[in-house]
Amino acid sequence: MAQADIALIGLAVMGQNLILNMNDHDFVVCAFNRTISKVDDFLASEAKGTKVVGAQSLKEMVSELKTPQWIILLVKAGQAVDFIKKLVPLLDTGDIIIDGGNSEYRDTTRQCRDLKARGILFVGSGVSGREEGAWYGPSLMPGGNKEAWPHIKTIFQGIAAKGAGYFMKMVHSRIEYGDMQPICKASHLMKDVLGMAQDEMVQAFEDWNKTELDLFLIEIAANILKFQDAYSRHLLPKIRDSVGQKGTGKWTAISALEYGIPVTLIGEAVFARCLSSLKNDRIQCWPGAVAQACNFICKVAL
Ligand code: NBP
Repeated sequence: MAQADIALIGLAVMGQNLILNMNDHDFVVCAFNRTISKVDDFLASEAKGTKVVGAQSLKEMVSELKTPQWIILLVKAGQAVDFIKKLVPLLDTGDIIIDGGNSEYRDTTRQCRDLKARGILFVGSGVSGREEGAWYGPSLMPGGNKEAWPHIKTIFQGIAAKGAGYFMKMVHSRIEYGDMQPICKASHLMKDVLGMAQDEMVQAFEDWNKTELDLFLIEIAANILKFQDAYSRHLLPKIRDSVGQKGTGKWTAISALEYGIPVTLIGEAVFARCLSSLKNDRIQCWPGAVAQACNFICKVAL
């Protein structure tokens, strides 16, 4: 008889710990994995003595589930798509697939649209907090088909991190300051110390973006430097060399001082922003213009 509240596919460290988290919150989970032997291993070790059940095939997994059927995929980033294809013929209208495996957001939008047409509710959910977070309280960021939320809300709110939402958000948001400041400094050094032309700077950022610095902010820094106005002139030199902050950077630095945690990068980034506003009419502050442009694009894009 169907007994499980939800199934989870992907028994690496994140999946196993998220299952144990759900089990701790009294949900019955059916575990499944591409390499089937890992199901038995998990049931015989980490999940021993819990309410977790296992399945030897997708068909068996689905038969273990109460209706509507809810399935979380927590497999290697980008690999969920194969399982989704295999799952769809086994599901009914109103069933829910949750992809927690760092998929590319455009894939999520596409899946959401395609599966909606087949009556299946798709959710793409960021899962953050590493293996410890997965067990004791991850940060969950669900998006996708809104109709799924009333169903999955109890599980999501049950297992997610609690109590420090705005503190987490404050620090998380301001890590971006720490990312932006080295980008601004690098562009300042290129321009004013190395005397590089703006097109050369674009090239440098684009080259970096093909390395381990394959980051959204590096990508947009290149695009910002490249951007030209209607008269084919670079726009960046026309942006005021000054950037402010709305308070979360300052609060993060103050909290760091209070707790004695050296988050110097964020502190310095806040000071650099203060300097750019204070001294704007007296000194050239190219980093301010780059940060200003990054801020604007982040607001539009995120
Ligand atoms: P991994 O990212 O190492 O993925 C391992 C899992 O993916 C195994 O269950 C494996 O099955 C399965 N898998 C692979 Br590999 N290729 C597959 C394919 N082609 N089709 C189906 N399944 C496939 O595990 P993880 O570190 O636990 O992370 C799981 C997800 O959570 C990832 O998307 C990751 O980006 C995300 N995440 C991880 C962390 C973290 O701290 N590790 C934090 C936040 C988010 P197998 O056993 O048969 O090989």
